[in-house]
Amino acid sequence: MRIVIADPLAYSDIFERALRTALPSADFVRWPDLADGAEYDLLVAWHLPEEMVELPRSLRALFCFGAGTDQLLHDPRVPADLPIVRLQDQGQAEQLLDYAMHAAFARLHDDTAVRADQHARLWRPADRQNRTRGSLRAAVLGLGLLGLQVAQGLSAAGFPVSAWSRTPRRIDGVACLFGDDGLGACVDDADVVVNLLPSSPETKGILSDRLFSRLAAGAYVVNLGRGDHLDEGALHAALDRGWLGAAWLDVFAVEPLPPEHWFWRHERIRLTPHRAGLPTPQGAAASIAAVATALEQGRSLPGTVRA
Ligand code: OXD
Repeated sequence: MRIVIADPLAYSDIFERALRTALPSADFVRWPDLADGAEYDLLVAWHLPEEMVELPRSLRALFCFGAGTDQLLHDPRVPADLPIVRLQDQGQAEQLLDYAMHAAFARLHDDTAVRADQHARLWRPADRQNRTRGSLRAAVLGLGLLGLQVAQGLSAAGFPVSAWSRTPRRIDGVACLFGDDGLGACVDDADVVVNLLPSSPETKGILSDRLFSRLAAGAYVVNLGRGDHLDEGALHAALDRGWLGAAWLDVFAVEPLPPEHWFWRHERIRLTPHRAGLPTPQGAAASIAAVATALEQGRSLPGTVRA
């Protein structure tokens, strides 16, 4: 099995060790050090490098080194018949849970308002009388591997959680809603909404004025999905009129986020440069190994997005 690694996040000794341990018999090569005429079975990349004019013809699958595959599905260099699989990394899911948990606690303790008051040297009593975890409603959009971890983790921490998915799901301790009709009920009166949906024509702009208006006053919106889920104009208006307490954004329609974008300067926005949940060496190595082994054995590939 010959595997091309084309993602700078995996160019480290620790990643390399994890990969060699998980797949001792495989050959790994870092892009662009491909040998002339050599055949490669699996390409690991999140975005294809710009200089990669075409993919090695021998490839049997493309492994997305991230949870969201839209950037590969829409890349004209990826042949339409090349199977695409996605990373399934529990360690990445745990980081996203931590991020969502951080936002939930920040909302519980009115973090944005506290920081603004401190800046203004204002001694102001708390807005929220009840600050138990059970008083803060969280809504999670998307119940893939990552959304599931976030919904279950928030629920285990004591927050009442509702979650929304395309198709019906049952999760202990989580109020699961689905389909077009379920979305409003999922977010009604939520204090924190965490988006982990995949990007698709159906989910584009889902973080909209309509959705914001159903949240509780002062709610925090946490976008961990894709930039195109967010209606930026609607967010600006909802923040400025004080309806939303804050937005925690990790993903953007254009990345890197241009320096002139208003997000950088808005006091109610907390922004991270798409690093809320990174692939972990052990989790990613195990996920790549599972795909490589399935390829070798002619089985269906775990994490298949396009067969
Ligand atoms: C993603 C990721 O796909 O960070 O956005 O994994």
